[in-house]
Amino acid sequence: DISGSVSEKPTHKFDPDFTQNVINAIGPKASPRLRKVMGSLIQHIHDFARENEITVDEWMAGLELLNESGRMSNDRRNEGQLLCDILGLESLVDEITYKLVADAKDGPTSTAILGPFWRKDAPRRKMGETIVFGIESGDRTYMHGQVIDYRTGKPIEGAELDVWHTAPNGLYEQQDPDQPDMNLRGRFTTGKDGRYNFYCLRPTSYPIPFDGPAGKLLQLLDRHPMRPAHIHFIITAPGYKPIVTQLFDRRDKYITNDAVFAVKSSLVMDFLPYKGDPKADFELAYDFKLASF
Ligand code: MBD
Ligand code: FE
Repeated sequence: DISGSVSEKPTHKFDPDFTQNVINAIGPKASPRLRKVMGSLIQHIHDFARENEITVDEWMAGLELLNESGRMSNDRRNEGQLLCDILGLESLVDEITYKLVADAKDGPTSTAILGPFWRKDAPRRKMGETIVFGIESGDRTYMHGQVIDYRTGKPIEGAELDVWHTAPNGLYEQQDPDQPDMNLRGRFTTGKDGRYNFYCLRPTSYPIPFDGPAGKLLQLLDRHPMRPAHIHFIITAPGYKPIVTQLFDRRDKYITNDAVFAVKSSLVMDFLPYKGDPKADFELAYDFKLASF
């Protein structure tokens, strides 16, 4: 419970040397980067506690939230990441990382956060195959395009596209015992023409898992847990900087109101009606642009 009233004016004088003493305790063998990052963290976290007059009870309530998120986490659930996501921290570090990677404004495809549901070793599939198994509902979508070098526009051979998205019930395969293992996931490798194509679903908006500390915090903050419909990608290619990203559906109700603040305008897409293919009702065309090292 952190609903107590705020006192009017802090009258207490803190020891002015206290925080610096704690920072100075870092020993000579700590790496320079760790010294800098932890020194800064200690400074900010002390300032935060002083500014907000954090009490022992409030600090304990925060710790309990973190401990509970640790207890809930396993290789199918990353509650700490979810907590960071709803506070915008994963999107912020993604932006910071991307700033260091991207070297032009109209350059490579923008990044978006990885999120907690990527799995390594998704099945390798052949071009033109589907990633949808054992699901009757949902709008079938034909997704296709090219992986190209953003500077030259040339197709990239041997690029790997790793894709994953939720089922119409709003669950990723590892959250849902009714879906086959690795459903709605796949890895595709481009040939000489850099082209890719596969069948997936037009995704739906869905709530991030809210049965744990992240959900509790959302509730306390009077916020919703919804993410706009999205498809995740990791694009890698020899000689190129990897891109972790998501594509979003422009018509989604939550497109301007993502619970984890990941939407970028260049990643908002139009799913178009697709005629003449019995396997799909919608089409999504997108070219991924990579930057060479
Ligand atoms: C998701 O599906 C997701 O993509 C992110 C970033 C966070 C929580 C759930
Ligand atoms: Fe997701």
